[in-house]
Amino acid sequence: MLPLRQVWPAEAAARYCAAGHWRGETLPGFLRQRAAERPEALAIIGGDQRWSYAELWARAGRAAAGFLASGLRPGDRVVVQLGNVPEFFAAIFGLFRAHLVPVYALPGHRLTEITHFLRKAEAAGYICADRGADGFDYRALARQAREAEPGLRHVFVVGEAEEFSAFAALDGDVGALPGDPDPASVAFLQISGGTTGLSKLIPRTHDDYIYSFRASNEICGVTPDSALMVALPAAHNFPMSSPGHLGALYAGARVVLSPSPSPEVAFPLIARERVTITGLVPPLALLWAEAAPTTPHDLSSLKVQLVGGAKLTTEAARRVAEALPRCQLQQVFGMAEGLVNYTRLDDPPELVLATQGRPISPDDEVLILDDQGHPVPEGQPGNLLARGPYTIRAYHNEEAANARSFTPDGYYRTGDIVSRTPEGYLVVQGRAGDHINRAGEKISAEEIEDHLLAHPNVFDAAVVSVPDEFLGERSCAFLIPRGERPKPAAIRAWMRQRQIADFKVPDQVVLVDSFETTAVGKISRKELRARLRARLLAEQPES
Ligand code: OOB
Repeated sequence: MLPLRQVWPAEAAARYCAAGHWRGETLPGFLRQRAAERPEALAIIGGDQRWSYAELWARAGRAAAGFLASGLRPGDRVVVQLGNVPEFFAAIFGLFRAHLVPVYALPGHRLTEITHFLRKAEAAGYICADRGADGFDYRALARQAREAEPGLRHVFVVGEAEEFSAFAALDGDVGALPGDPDPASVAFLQISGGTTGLSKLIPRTHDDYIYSFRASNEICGVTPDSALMVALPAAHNFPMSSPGHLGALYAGARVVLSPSPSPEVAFPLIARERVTITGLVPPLALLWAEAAPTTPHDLSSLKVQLVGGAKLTTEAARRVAEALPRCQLQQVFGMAEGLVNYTRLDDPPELVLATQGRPISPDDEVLILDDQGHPVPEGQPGNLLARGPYTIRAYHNEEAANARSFTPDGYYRTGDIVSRTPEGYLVVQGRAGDHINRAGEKISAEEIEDHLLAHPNVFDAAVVSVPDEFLGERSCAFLIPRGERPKPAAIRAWMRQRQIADFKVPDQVVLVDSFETTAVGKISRKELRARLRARLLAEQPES
C-alpha cells in the first residue's frame, strides 16, 4: 500500500510553525479538548438527533474501537459516502481517532466514481447509508464495488445493513485506542474537481487543514455562540472548512445539518435553530434570495452568508445582498487543493459585490502569470498559481499530473484565470482548463468524452460548457454519430446507466456530421471545444 504523504520543504514548514499557523493540533485532539471543556454544549443537530460535544466524542470513540475490532488497521483508507446526517461526524471522527484515513465521496457519486476512489486510495473500507434521499440503494453499490475491488474488506452501513456491518453496532475497547496522530501526517483525502480526466486524491494534513479553518473562523466571525448550517454536502471542502462544520466544531459552536439546501427545508431550520452562518453556491444563493423576502420563517438570526464554488456575478451578488439586508454577504473563492480567498466582513460593498476576496493567510503566495510564465501587469487577467501553509505540494500517487499541476518550486497551478485589484483582491475571470462548473460541481470534459466514446454509435465526442441562467454553466456534448443515428435522449439515458454521478450526464446532446476541423488540419481538443462552444452560442444567443 502506497504511503500517504504531503511534504513541504523544511524551511517552509519551519516558517509556518514559527508564524503560529501550524500548532501541532490534530483533528481528534481538538474535539477531545472541546468535549472536555464544554461537554454539555450542543455540537451536532440533524434529523431528530441533538448531540452534545461529549456525546459526539463518545460516539466517535465507539466507532473507532469498532473499526479496529473489525480488522481495519491504522493507516487504512476508508471511503465515506454519507449525506448530511449526524453519523457522518461519528464516522469521520471515529476514523481520525483510530488513525484511519477517510476518503470523502459525495452522496451523488455512483459505482464508477466509488470504485475509482477505492482503487486510487487502495481503500480497505467503505461507509455508506442504506438508501439515499432519492431512494438509491448504496448497499447494491457496495456489493458491486466489492466485486470490482476485492481489496474492499469492510463495509459499514448507516441504517439497515443487510449482510454488511451495521454502523450503529460498532463498539470495542475505547481504552485501547491510539493517542493523537502526528500533526504532520495526512488526516484524510479530499477529491479534486477532476479538471482533466478522473478525480485526483488530495492529501491534507492535520496541521495545514486546521490552520485553514481556524483562520477562516476569525475571518467569518465564528465564535462559540455561532450556529453554522451545512446545506451543501458535508463532505465537500467548502462546507467542511470555509469555515465549515470543522471550523464550527473547532470554535465549540453548533452545527445544524440541513438534508437539502432548498428554502422549503432550510428556512424553517434556520428559524428553529437560530442559525447564524451558512454557505451556498451561487444558484442556491439566488434561489434563497427569491424566497427570502416573502418567507413566513424568521431568518433574522442569519448574520453571514458565504457564497462560492462558482462565480457570483456582481449583479447576482447585489440581488443576494439585498434579499437579506441584515445578513452580510461574504464571497469565498477556494479549492480543495488549498488556497481560499474571502471578502472580509468589514470590506466596502464594492469589494464584496465585485471581487472574490483575498487569501486567508499573509503567507499565501499568489502569482498571476501569462502563458509564458511572466507576471501580468496589475489588473490584467492571468493564470493563478498559489503556494502556502495549507496548499498541497502534490496529489496522491499522480506522478504525471503532479509534474503538470505544480511548478518545480512548489506552486499549485490552479487552472483559474484571475485578475487582481489594487487592494489585492482577486476577481475570477474564467479558467484555463476544460471543465464545466455546473452549480459548483466540477465536471471534467475529458472524463465525459471517454464515457461517450464507449457508445457503439458514437464516432467522436467533445463536451463543452455553455452559460446557463440558473446553473451558471451546463454541459453540452457534441457527437459525431456512426452507424445508426442515436437519439439525444437515448444517449442521456445510456450515460445514466454508466453508473456515474447524475450531474455528469450531459445536459444537452447535439449531433453533428463533423467537427469541421479538416480545413485547418489537426487541432487540440481544447481548441476544438472552444470552437464548438462558439458555434453553439452563435446559434443559440439567448442561452
Ligand atoms: C471549491 O472547491 P473545488 O475544489 O470544488 O473547486 C475549486 C474550483 C476553483 O479552482 C475555481 O475554478 C472554482 O472552483 N471556484 C470559483 C469560486 N470558488 C471556487 N470560481 C469562481 N468564483 C468562486 N467564488 O469550490 C471551494 C472550496 C473551498 C471554498 C469554496 C469553494
